[in-house]
Amino acid sequence: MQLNVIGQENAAADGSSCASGSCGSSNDQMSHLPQDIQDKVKNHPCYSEEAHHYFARMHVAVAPACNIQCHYCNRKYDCSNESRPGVVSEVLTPEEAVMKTKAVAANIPQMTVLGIAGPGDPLANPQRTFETFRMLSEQAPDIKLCVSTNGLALPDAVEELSKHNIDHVTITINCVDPAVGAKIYPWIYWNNKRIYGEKAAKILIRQQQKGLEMLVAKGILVKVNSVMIPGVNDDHLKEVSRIVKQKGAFLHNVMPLIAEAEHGTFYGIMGQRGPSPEELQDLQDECAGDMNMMRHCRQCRADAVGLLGEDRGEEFTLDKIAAMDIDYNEAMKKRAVIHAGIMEELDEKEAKRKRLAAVSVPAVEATVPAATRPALMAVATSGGGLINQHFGHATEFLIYEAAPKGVRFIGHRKVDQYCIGGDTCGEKESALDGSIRALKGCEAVLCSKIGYEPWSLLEEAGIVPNGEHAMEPIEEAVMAVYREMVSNGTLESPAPQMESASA
Ligand code: CLF
Ligand code: SF4
Repeated sequence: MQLNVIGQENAAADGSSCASGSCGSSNDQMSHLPQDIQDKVKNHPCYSEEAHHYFARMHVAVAPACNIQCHYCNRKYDCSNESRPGVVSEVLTPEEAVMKTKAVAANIPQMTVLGIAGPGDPLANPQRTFETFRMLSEQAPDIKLCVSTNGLALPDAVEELSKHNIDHVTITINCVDPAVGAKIYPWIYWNNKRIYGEKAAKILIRQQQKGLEMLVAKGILVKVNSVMIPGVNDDHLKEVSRIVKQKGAFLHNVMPLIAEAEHGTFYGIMGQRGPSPEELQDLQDECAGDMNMMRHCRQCRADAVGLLGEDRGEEFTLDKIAAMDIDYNEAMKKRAVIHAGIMEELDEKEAKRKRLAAVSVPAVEATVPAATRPALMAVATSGGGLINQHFGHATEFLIYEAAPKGVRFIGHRKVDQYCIGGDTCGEKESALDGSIRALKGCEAVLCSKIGYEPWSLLEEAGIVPNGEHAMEPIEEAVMAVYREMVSNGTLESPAPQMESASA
């Protein structure tokens, strides 16, 4: 396990928090990559953990059909490849999708990536998918194009994908063994026939692996998503990770199964549980030995808009877009200036990090004994890599682990926002309780501000609230709090247990 090292007091945050050898995109891990790969990754919020603090993505739901059945999916809902089940998407025509993309790009200049991820499988809807990509590459050439697929139709689509200048493809690969696959996929639709069981899984696996190899041969970056299903493929995913890495996948994203009876999925109805945050983290750590891991995935809806974890789709419904007056050429100029500003900031952070790295290890080890146990901390942020959100306004907290060797990002926990003002006081208590429950296992929560009531309740729950690092870079602040914990003796007691519920 490799950790980013944050320097001595007042050392700048490196921003490359995915330091566990996790996201293949932290700055440390990017610096050895060829320049063309770094260029493909540095402003993609999914391929770069650091970029996700600054750059946004959007999905257009142009692909309604699917050619396989996953036990975690109900077609009434968004594709679980890359979405959270539970809400039906508005399916768009390619023309509507292009209109929406340009409207979002003009209004959210930080949006750098357009993905097609459902609600079915994009490559099971090739005409709609490729027509959207074709129009966008002509009309909005400053937007990166990205696609996520189950892989069944991938080998036949690789040539077309490369024509549309698509640099990023995600394949959902849950197994490399047909016996495991038969427990996840009841059937596939193949050569105009429905095929069941292990025979179906064998074809799907063969197509996924072939598609992966073909994409890598074309120089297209491949991310592999895997859904962790306890008791079904959890142990097996280490083998999946090893094989896809060997074949040239850039990043592996192990996501927790989401299965609730009300989603109407096979797994939901039969009571198949998802992994606990601890189980997920352990598996990600085990896979990290073989593979760059993504840990900041938010399992986005097929029509998500905004920074990861944020959904601004409501601002861009078709009727609202129709009322917008957009000059895309002007928007592109504005976007270019904003992107250049962010990249400059990131380059400065990187340069500072490199300068500090040379001197920081002895400084850290001198102040934090190597045997000191790690501590988990929650962070409220609204982007930019800073502690810049009020505790009560957070809908999710980023979780960092601080240890003698540095700070690493390990995931996020969703919560219900409890402080929205107005008439919600009656619900306040339970939402606040929910937030505190979600933060179980954390020993501190860093935010820009926090009210008296949550402060007291957090303290009672053993989580130290901290508003002293408002507007500071996250990793630097986390390391500063960790040092305080070392000096006041907090870390001499055993670490609290993590939450056992699903993330
Ligand atoms: Fe979309 Fe997927 Fe492209 Fe990202 S999402 S198609 S690679 S632009 Fe990202 Fe969302 Fe996770 Fe997907 S956080 S679900 S990994
Ligand atoms: Fe559902 Fe996506 Fe699986 Fe198709 S590939 S069944 S849409 S989760």
